[in-house]
Amino acid sequence: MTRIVHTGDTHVGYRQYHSPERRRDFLDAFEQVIADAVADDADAVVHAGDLFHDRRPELPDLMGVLSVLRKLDAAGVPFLAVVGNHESTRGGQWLDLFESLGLATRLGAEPVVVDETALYGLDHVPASQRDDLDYEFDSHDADSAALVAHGLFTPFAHGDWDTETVLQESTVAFDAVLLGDNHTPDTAEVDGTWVTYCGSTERASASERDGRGYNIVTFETGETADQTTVDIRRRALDTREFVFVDAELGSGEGAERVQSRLASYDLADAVVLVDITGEGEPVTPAEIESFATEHGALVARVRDRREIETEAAAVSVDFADPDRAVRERLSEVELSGAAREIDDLVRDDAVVDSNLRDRVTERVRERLDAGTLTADADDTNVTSVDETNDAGDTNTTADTDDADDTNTTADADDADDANTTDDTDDTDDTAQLTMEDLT
Ligand SMILES: [Mn+2]
Repeated sequence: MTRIVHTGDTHVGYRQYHSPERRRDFLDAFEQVIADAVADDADAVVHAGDLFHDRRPELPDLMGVLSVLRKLDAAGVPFLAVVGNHESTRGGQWLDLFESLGLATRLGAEPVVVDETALYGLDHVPASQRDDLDYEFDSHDADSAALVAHGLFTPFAHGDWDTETVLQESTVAFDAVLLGDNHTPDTAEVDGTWVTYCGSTERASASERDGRGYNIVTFETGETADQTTVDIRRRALDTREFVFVDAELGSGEGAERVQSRLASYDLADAVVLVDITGEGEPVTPAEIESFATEHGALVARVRDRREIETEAAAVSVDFADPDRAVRERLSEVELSGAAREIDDLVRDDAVVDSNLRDRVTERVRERLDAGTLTADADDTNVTSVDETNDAGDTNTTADTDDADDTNTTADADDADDANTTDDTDDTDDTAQLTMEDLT
């Protein structure tokens, strides 16, 4: 029998809501999973990608992960992983660094046998490059086999990577496919193979309401190898408290009503997310947010859905052709030539998401050199980079956090929630570049 802890979408380094505490939470969740694996003496920890939120984790994130991996290593439990879309870099991968330190194994086309099970890996591959995949895996002589992969696979929500095709074209017969990318845990059977998402270990977006956890997957061999039984169980994690308040206001109701709703919850150290719907008086989000933090909340965010609904009604969007809708809306927005150029880059499918930041930096630098960006224009253009980056994320359908945003293009708040860290970073980078180049 092989018993594996299947985790993923840890997103270490995510400074959600600009909160250093939240950043620490993501590492804490990883630490919990690993502590459980050590306590249970699991045969291996399998990580299905997105260990880091960003392809440029900072030193505290790297040091934190190293220290956790060392504990696992000291307990003699192997850490086997693939690369997710959030952390993927051109050049080498962070995972290769951990492997070179003897703290991890990067799964791929060659089997890594743990007890009675052969494990293989498939890193995240952008949709445009998937036709080139041959799904050739070296053979094994273990009793069972599992594929670990990162992407949005069918038959689950947002699935754009066909699991049946993967299973049919693979040169190895898999008993299970252990997935990462979709933050919602779920399990399905495809052509007699168990396919499962372990879910994220901390809430990376407001849409992740259910409790977080990870999978424990056991492979039990019967009389013959084709009688392998796969058992998938979930284990819950003790994560940061999130308080979701849906405040539906009746006519004449306003901030006071929202505050009295809030007062009925224990807000201590919690992330408080308030959705206002219905009718009633205008409400200032900042006022509600301070009310919540004064009552002990770690952070609070208010979304007034009533405004969003009004905006959505005012903008006529043809959802049958979202690209056209975006083009039309863009033509109504006053963007400078530079911003428009950056927007083109963001929407260009030929530019891989992971290269986007560099390409935009390159383009801005060219413009600075050519003198077509002035110091005065900087603020405007920095904002534009910011905005177009959000738009870029909207296009990133391979990303579950952002898939949420795709549904609500008129919703600026959503984009904000999922991308706060990225946005700040981008603004910083661009501002820095501008200053350096001008002085
Ligand atoms: Mn993820």
